[in-house]
Amino acid sequence: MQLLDGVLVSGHIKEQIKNETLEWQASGGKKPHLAAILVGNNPASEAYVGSKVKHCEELGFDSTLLRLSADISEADLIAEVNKLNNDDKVDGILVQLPLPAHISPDSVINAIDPGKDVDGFHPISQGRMVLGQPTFLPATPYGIMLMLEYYKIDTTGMNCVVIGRSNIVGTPMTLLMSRASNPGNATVTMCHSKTKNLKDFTRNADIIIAAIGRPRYVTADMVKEGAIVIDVGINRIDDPTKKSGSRLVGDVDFDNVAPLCSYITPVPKGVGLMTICGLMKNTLLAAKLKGK
Ligand code: L34
Repeated sequence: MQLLDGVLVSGHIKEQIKNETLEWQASGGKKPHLAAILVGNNPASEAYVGSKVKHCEELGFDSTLLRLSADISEADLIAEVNKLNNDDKVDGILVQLPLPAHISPDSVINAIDPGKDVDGFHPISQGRMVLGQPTFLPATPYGIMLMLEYYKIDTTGMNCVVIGRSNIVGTPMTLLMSRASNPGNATVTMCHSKTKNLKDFTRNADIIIAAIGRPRYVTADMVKEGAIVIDVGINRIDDPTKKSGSRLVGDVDFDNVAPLCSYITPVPKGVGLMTICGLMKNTLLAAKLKGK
């Protein structure tokens, strides 16, 4: 079993981004600038956005963090997005999800200038992705593709099972793994909460991508010997042995599944770190596309 190490791969990719950013600046380009909007104070969102801002510093990007109250109206939030759309200094905009229940994430995402949509969530970005045109790929699927590429895992002809059908992970992942590229070229089955006999699918999978959002849902009896397992889940569970009283686990029962696998991603220090790399690559791309 080999661990797909998010610390190692993200470190390597961050070095590449840093160098590319320096080259871009040396040729007269300006520093990439990411603007993040955080609504409310969900602790997980705080941590993820904090990490994104820190990565901007580390990579030599500018960043703006806009903190807004959880009771902001949808119209006021969209007005903030519009200000960033019209701000020439800003290259990339992200609105951290989830949003409070009274705000429609679709309406807010639709308001982002597609040229600044570094999350790749806007209908224009998603449409281009479906058609295989150059675009901003959603950060988590992008990060997973970068990880498979780093380890030179040839997925051609593999049976790939994606569990989850969200717009931000399951659906784009299914598309990317099936398209004519490597990684890619897989025969992909998209499973979800209404799938009957999930195990019949996962047991035949050469690669399983788990994006369910339930702690340790994928158990050893669901996994074929030698499979590759990519765990997208980040779930906090109670753990009285920890000082904080909790710890993170993925959607995969790592301890029991890992011994069966050829490759597996850990949680934490797996896909989460790659998500941030995907976002940073998109931000640099947005800056370059805007021109000097
Ligand atoms: N708009 N909303 C928008 N864009 C995104 O790309 C996200 N996502 C998801 C939630 N909402 C979003 C993220 O940023 C999940 N996510 C994310 C980002 C980073 C990490 C995990 C999820 C991450 O850094 N994980 C680390 C540390 C985890 C910890 O200690 O809390 C890891 O090692 O997995």
